[in-house]
Amino acid sequence: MSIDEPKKKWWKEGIVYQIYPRSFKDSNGDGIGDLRGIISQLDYIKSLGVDIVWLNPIYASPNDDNGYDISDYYSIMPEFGTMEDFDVLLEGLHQRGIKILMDMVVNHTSDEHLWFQEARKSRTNPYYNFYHWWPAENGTPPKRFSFFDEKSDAWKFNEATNAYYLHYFSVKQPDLNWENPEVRQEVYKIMKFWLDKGVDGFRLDVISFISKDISFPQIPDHYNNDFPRYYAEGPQLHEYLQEMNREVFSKYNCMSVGECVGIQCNNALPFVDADSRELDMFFHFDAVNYGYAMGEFKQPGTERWKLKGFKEIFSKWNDVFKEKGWGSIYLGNHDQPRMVTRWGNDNVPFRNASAKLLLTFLLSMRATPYIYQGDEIGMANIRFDSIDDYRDIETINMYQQIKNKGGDLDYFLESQKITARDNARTPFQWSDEAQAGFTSGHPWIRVNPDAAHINVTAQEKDENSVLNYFRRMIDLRKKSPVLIYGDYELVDKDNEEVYAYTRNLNNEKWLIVLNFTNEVVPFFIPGFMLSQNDVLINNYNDVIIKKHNLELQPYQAVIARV
Ligand code: TEU
Ligand code: CA
Repeated sequence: MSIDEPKKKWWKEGIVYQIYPRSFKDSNGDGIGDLRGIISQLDYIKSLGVDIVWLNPIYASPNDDNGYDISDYYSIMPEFGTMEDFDVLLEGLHQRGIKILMDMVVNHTSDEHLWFQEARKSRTNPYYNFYHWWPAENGTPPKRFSFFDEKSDAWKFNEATNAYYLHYFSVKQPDLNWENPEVRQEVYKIMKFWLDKGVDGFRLDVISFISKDISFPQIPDHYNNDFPRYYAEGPQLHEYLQEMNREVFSKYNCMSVGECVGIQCNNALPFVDADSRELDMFFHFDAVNYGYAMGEFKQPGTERWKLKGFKEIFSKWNDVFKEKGWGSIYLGNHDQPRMVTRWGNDNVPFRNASAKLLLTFLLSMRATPYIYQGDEIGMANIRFDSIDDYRDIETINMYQQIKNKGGDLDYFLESQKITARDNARTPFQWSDEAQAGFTSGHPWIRVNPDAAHINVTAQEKDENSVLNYFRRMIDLRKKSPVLIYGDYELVDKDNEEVYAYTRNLNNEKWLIVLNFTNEVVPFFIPGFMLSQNDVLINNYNDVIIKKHNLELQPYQAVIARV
């Protein structure tokens, strides 16, 4: 196959819709979303036109980190339902032609998992080496950063073994020892169990962190305390991914997407080059972290992010996978603030247009698009005022850490209004009824009051709603190979207001023009004559074309054949 003839794959052509079950739909009034709630909305999911559902973790868990701390990989978290419920959900999705990605969290388990319950009993326990330990007789362990620990310390002393165990995340999320082949074989068994049940692949949680240098040296100075980058450059990472592919993925028609915190452009391709036989694609973090000041917690930068920088990031990542491999694209998920708040403009006059603009961007780039539940209706940050409203261990533990240090809690809470993960975890807004139609009970986390006018019911009836625009944009992408496989080329790269690019496949050439500002902006169309008949989709009622110029309205998005 010539290199310019795209290797067609269902996971390159598919559009992924991410469901955070805890906040999607509650069926039994306990205020917690569940599998029966998702089942009740299968026709809604189908109506979106998406092809794949990524389900955040649904396995047994004490929910220290909302399911990312798994205590039994072979059973369903009781709050979410039963394995029978899962089977009904799986069947319901497949009957509608929708595939399902499970969220596989194997860098760590819950400390309530049997393996850790055993491992922490003694150094001679058969499970002791399922985890990473630093024997106390060796003195203080070398600094390792923990994302969720109150002291950001990734080592926790355990009396019975007189040793410290490693936890990159919370103290209740001990890291698995992937250097132990027994661990790897147990993980592959878990994966095959779910693939044999018929799931279609995995989203692999922080998979870039699984390999550790178990001599635990001091982190070399050249990392400049960039812990995630050090964690992502473990010595055996590619060997483990190749083994995982060989022993599991290669035996099924499945897809794998790695959450690859810490991976940069310059070391990215080997993970997804088909010849490597590792992953199909992965999520990078360059975009979602852009514009933040990365101190001890994510905080808005001193100056606003620049569109030029935004364009550079997406363009350079597009180039990584131009000839080989494949990319993913996302702006929101359960760890990120709402994209219309972070990258658009959630003030009333601009909210709808900017939500549609961002969806146009995600669905017109050369990568598999991941759309997070609620972004299809333009849900925005809830901006909690009080720490008591938060449920996320990341925010709660960081608040405690700052409080213990006598730090500026007001500044921290203000920054969380923009960056906190809970902004994306408020209940899905189905209607303007009580609790946004999410639950008949008391929700586990507060509902955004803007549900009164931002909800599915209201938008179903409005052909100009974000929801119905999203459906039209999905339809356009799915019937247009040029948007899936076409080459991407940035246009007018220095333009600080408009992000424009072309997509080109065989003799089809499309121009995508996105006004990322709240102003009316003239855009000179370099080398293209445009007429109204060329316009394929637009998030306003019309497009103003003046000879070689488009007069772009605030947050106007236009796709045209050129
Ligand atoms: O997140 C990994 C990750 O990137 C974290 O550093 C995340 O960005 C963090 O919240 C910083 O804001 C994955 C899951 O997506 C996340 O929900 C889990 O909390 C985490 O791993 C541990 O499993
Ligand atoms: Ca429930």
